[in-house]
Amino acid sequence: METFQAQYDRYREMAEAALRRMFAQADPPQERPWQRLWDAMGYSVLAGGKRVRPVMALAVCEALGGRAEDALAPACALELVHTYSLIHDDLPCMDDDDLRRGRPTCHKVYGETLAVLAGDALQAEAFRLIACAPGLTGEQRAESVRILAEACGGDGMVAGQVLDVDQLAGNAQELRQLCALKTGALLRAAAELGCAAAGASPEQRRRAADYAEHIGLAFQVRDDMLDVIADQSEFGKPVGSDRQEGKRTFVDLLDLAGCQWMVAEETRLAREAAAALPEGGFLLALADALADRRT
Ligand code: GRG
Repeated sequence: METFQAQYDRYREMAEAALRRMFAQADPPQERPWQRLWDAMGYSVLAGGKRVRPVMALAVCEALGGRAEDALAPACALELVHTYSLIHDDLPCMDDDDLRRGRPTCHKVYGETLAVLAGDALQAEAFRLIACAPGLTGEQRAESVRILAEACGGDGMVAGQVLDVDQLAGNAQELRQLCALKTGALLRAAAELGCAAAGASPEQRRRAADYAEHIGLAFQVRDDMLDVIADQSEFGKPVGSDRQEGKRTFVDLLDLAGCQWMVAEETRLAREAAAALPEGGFLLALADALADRRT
């Protein structure tokens, strides 16, 4: 039987390989006077990262009896959108960070203008991937485009970023909403895209979305904790930056012990939702692994 780690690595490698293919030079090399743009995009996309969103999309698809290959294009699309959000979030006009995934941020290497444009292009390329996804019907592609657009658009991830940069979340309820949008929306989209590729029933979709929403909360609370307790060389981005930027986080509201409790509770609720899925074993283990993550 495949262990949790082997299954995680299988999904991650599927996504990595597809992403590498996307940025590999054509043979003979394509004449692109704008090649530096693609270099900037590839620099950030191929910089590592846990690939949690693609892994979740592929895992949900398989858990519901679908073929992981059919969810591969949407899974990679999630990683492109996620990477665009990291590039833009690191810009001087936002968090102004120098380090991401253990290396200098995109704008530090390619300059601010190209970093903005690399993010813009990655978002568009994500939708291209879904629109051309092999293995999906026209109807599934259209549904998947809607899922991703809702998750990353003006009432999704970007809305969460506005709440964050404008410091509009003061109490626990407002912070939960911020987190549901900024972090949770894309994780929920991962589950929904997996469901769409598998042709899941409405009940399965509800459970999978529930699972991902609880994972999203636990993931962000853990991230806030890591900003206080992580080892920077392992974490791959600056530790203590939330406090330095004057951000209100779950650690301010609940302290570390309260955060630990909240991560455990949201993980329990996520597990409860996944337990009702046909082959949810990997998703249960994924919830546990993310609750204890160190990066
Ligand atoms: C639209 C500009 C813009 C931003 C959207 C996603 C986001 C908001 C900002 C990125 C910064 C951040 C801390 C977001 C919260 C979600 C989160 C914990 C992201 C980090 O994701 P991981 O841990 O990163 O999956 P890796 O590097 O492993 O992919």
